[in-house]
Amino acid sequence: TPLSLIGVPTDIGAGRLGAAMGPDALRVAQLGPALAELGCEVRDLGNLAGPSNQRKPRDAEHGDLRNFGEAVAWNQAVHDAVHGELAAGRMPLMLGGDHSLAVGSISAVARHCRDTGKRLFVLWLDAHADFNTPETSPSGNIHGIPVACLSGLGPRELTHLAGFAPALGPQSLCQIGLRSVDAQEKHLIKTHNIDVFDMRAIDELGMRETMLRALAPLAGCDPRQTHLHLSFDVDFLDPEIAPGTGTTVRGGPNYREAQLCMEMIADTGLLGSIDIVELNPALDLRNQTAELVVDLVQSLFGKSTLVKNVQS
Ligand code: DIR
Ligand code: MN
Ligand code: MN
Ligand code: MN
Repeated sequence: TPLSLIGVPTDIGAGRLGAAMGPDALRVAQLGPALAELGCEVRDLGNLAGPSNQRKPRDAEHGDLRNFGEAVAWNQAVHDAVHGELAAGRMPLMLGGDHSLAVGSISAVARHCRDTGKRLFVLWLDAHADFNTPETSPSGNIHGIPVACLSGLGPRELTHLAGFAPALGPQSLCQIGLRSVDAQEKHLIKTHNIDVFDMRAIDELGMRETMLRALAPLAGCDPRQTHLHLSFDVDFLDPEIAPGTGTTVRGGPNYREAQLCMEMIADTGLLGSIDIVELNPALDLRNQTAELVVDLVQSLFGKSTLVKNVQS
C-alpha cells in the first residue's frame, strides 16, 4: 500500500509550545527517504492548514477546554484528509503535532472501517491514558482527552466527527506503556474496561509477552478485513532516549524494548494507519528524538537485521 505523509503542524492541544514543529523535524530526520529505502512507495502531502495557537485559557462556554474551537478546526481537517487517503487505498501517516489530532484521524479510520466492513483495532502507545473528559481534566489541554472523545465522552464537536459515536468501542483499543494516569482517569479506564498494559505489566511480563497479549485479539485476522491503527505518542519512550517531547515521564521503554514493540506490530501485517505525535523539536537535542522515531518507524515497516522467514 502506498504511504501518504500528512503533516499536522499544531500544538493547540498541548500545554507547551513546540509540537507544531514536529512534522518538519521528522522531514529533517529523513522519514520519507527512510521508508522509501525499505521499498515503500511514499508521498509527502505536505502540511495541513489550521488556526494558530493563541494560547487561550480554559473556557467554560467551550467545554471548559483550552483552544477548543481551534482544536475542532484542526480535527476536521485531519478527519477529511485521513478519510480521503484511506478511501483512495493509501495508508495515512500523520506527522504531529500534539495528540489531540488522534480524535480526527481515528474518527476517520472508524468511518472508513464502517464504510468497508472492516474490523478496527487501535494500539495506543503512550505514557498517559489521554482519557480525561473536560470535567475531569486537570489542565484543560485537549491532548489529554482524545481517548475519551473517541469513546463517546466529551463535546459533540469532537465525539461525532465520524458522523456517529462512539468511534471506538472498548474492545477495539489497547493501551501500552502507561505510567502517568490521573486519579479520575483510573476510574474511567476501569469502568470502560480498556485493555491496558502499564509499565508495571511490561516490567513483569517483558515486552515480548506484553505484545503477544496485546496483539492476541488480532491473531489470524485477515488483512482484508482488519485495520490496525497505531497512535504513537513519543512520550511512550523513556526520556533518556527521547527527550524531545513536552510531557516526559521517567521509566518508559528503552531502545531495545521499543524496537521489539515496533517489530511485533510490523509482524501482524495489519497496519493501516499511524499517528506520530508529541514530538517537540524545541525540547530536543540535535533532533535525536526525531531520528530515533524514524529508526523505530523503519522497524514498523519491516526493517529487520536478517532476511525474514517466509510465512506459509
Ligand atoms: C494530563 C497530561 N493527563 C492531562 N496528559 C498528557 O493534562 O490531561 N497527555 N500529557 O499526553
Ligand atoms: Mn503522552
Ligand atoms: Mn500528550
Ligand atoms: Mn498522548
